[in-house]
Amino acid sequence: TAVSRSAVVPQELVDRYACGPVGFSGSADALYDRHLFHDNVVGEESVNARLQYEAVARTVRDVLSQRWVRTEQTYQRENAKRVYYLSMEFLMGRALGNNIRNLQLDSVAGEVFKSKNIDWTNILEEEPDAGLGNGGLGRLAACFLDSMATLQLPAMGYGLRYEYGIFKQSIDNGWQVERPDNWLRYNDPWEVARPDEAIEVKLNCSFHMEDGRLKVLSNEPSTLIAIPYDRPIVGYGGTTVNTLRLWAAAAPDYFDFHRFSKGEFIAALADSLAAETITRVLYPDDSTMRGEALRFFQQYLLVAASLGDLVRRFRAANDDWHAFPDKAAIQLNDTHPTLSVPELMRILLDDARLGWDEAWDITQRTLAYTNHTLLPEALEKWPLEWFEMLIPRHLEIIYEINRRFLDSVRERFPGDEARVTRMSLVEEGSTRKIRMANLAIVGSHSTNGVAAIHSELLRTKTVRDFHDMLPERFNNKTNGVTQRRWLLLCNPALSAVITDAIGDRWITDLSELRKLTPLADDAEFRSRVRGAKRGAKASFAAWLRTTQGVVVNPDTIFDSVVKRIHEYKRQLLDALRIIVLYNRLRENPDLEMQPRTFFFAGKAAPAYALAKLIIKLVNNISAVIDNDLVVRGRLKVLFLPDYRVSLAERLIPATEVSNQISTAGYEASGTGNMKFMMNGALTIGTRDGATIEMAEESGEENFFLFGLTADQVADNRGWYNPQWHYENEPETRAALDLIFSDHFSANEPGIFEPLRKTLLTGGDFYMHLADLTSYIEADQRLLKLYADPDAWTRMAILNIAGSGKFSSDRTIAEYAAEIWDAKPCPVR
Ligand code: T68
Repeated sequence: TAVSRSAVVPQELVDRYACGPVGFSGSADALYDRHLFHDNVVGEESVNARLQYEAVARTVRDVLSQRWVRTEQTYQRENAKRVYYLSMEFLMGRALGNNIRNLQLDSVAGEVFKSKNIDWTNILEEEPDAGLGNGGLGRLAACFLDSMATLQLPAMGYGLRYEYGIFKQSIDNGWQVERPDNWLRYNDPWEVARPDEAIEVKLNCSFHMEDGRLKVLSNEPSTLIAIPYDRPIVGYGGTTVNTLRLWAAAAPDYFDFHRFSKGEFIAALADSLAAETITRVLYPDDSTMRGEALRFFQQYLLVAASLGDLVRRFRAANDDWHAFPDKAAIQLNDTHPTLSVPELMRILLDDARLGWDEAWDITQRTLAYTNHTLLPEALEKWPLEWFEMLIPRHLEIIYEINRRFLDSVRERFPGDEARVTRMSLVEEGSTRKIRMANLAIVGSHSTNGVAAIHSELLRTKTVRDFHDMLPERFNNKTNGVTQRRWLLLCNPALSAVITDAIGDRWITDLSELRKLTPLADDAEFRSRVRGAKRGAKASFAAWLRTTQGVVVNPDTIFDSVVKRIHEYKRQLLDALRIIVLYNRLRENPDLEMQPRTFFFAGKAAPAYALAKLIIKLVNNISAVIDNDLVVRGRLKVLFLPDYRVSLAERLIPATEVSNQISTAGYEASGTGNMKFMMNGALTIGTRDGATIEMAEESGEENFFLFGLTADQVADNRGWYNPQWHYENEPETRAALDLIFSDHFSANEPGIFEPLRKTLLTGGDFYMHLADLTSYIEADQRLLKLYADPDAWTRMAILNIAGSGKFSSDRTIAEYAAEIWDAKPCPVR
């Protein structure tokens, strides 16, 4: 079976480590040496930080491998109901520090580092971020894995092993430049390849690559091989070690032989190249659906391989197919893995030979779907033609699902053909398409949004027809983040202050943070919290100086907006705020204003020209302010290149002001907002996504909320006129005039002209100008509070105390109880 084979650790080591870290520091030394010198066959003189990192990581993996094996053995023995989290993205970041912490090996590791003279911080820097995701959706999946392992749930993540993760961003003359992220260039010490658990994936066509595009060659059926690579997911405490299984596409070997024998040597290789291309690269677009056939292939590969694997696991332990929903819960992370609906039906109909009704019942009871966006341009629709070419049997099944479903719609709403057209799984038009969200809702027992307001809008607007008909399927699961990475690991100083005050139970029960509430009035505690923040600011400043040669002053207010660059997230609104402040200082150099540093970070989708222009604007504002003798030292703007998990881990603890300023009704939830909150930043933001619930938890009086509500945004749509604000608000007008006068683009006249359309003549769809004035007002309130350090820190503590709800442990407990019916399965 899967498990016994992977255990290559000698019994002697197993015995030593299986019971925990106690008493093995001497042998950890030896293990480390063995990995360092023998794995890479090098001598003392060739040792460098990268090799040290690999050796440390492998040593840690030795320690966890037995627990990893034991975890799977336990699940098998108990025949536990499994949770499968299917996601095209897992934005894992670095593993070493996290694994050591969750295994509670800190002190052992510390001894080894000391005896081996290893510079710990240097070693950590050698690990590339596993950047297999775009943003919130991928990071949420990573936090969920951590929480599921910590809650001892028999859970597994399924994704793709992209050779290239999210691109690396650098800035050249203010513009975003993308470079490939070849994160697997060196051996990855965490992954375990399991080629003998490969899954065959059948396609109804053969294909090749042409100019980076996938081209279908013929309707001759072909086969792909999906090879699993497993990564350990260590739960806090280290007894449960779950698995993230990532699939790599390959060509089957026998194809090669066949063509070799015909002398088609090169052609045989070309085939395998085409096959491997499928999992070569992560699509770097987080919000618009671009109809790329390769992406469709990726989705099918993920679904076919993962279902093939989990059905095989089920069959190994169960004879009766009807038990399937009691043994497996499959969560679809957005519509990306929605082909699971027809694929599971196909397995149950064609392989298990069940009747339609039975198969349909099992499918629905097993699958559940999470929606992450209300943006219409992001809703997935795939050309029907591609189904016909690649997976015609699945299309046939979808047609039958649709036929039966539309019959039930007609029965429920007789004569309402408009409704039938809206709800159909098939969109008619010049190119007919399958609506993946409709398919996911119809084929599952649960559809959830990721924050209360988002779930409400989903029900009442986006898929209202479905809610009318199937209200019991809809529910909310407000997002959360893991406090192990986003507080304990990334902010040791604040963590220590908290633990000193209330003990360490918050590490696995974040609601414990409520106990900090009374301490907001304790001067001593406030000074400790302030000290932790000051320390985090100083270390971030030091890091910026040594790694990028950038100097920031830790005595200024650290104000951040970090997330993907998108019009709806309104980084432009933040830029306008800064220009208004800049204008005030230019007009009145004696104006009292606390010095501030504004951090921006985030990637723009490579094809999203306006998002790239926003990055350019921020960089140009930054340069102009740096060169302005009046303002320099009082305002500083910094665009931090290459935003990623490991950068967030440094910036978030150092931030005092968190900007969450999306147009109300557009940010499904947000999760960065929660990380800032638990690290003691105050939020200035709109009533959108989970920010609304955050303010509820701490009290609105401890938040700086501003701007139109989602209802007002919707109500104003018809008559909103940005021009009015331009004409009637002098500061708004001055800020825009400054941009369009080329003040920030003296050497590149006119480059910001497209913003005129975005903000003025094109109607300002995301209503920047409607909210600018109230943003500035909220900002002024915030500055006033900052001038009183005690009042500020008091509020920061009340925010930390109110952040307990936003642990992914709470979110996962809700999924487990209300969607999956999954129970912990502890590993002894
Ligand atoms: C985000 N969505 C939401 N999408 O924007 C955010 N999309 O509000 C929410 O907190 C988060 O999901 C978690 O629920 C995304 O991050 C993507 O990254 C994405 C990627 C590919 C295709 C579509």
